[in-house]
Amino acid sequence: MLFTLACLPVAAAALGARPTTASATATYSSRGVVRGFAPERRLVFIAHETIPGYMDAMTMSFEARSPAQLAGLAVGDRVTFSFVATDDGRRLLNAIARP
Ligand SMILES: [Cu+2]
Repeated sequence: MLFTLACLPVAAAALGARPTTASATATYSSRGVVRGFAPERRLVFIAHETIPGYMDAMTMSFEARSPAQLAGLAVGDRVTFSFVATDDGRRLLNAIARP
């Protein structure tokens, strides 16, 4: 499998810097290149740039809110995107577009 399954935060210090809200989710924005899709387009794999306070550059999956959110995207597309990282390890796309 080409894609890395584990995405660890850059450093414990970054975790400590997160606001300690009840939900403890955080929103990030980044840029990258589309590398693939999971069946039925529930996931998109993106080779993303370094995301400050979250992780180094790598290829990983992001979860679409619906398949329509990924409509019109193809492997190789450069994209900008934002997402919510949840406590239980999900990365939910808020927005994704070709700039
Ligand atoms: Cu990653």
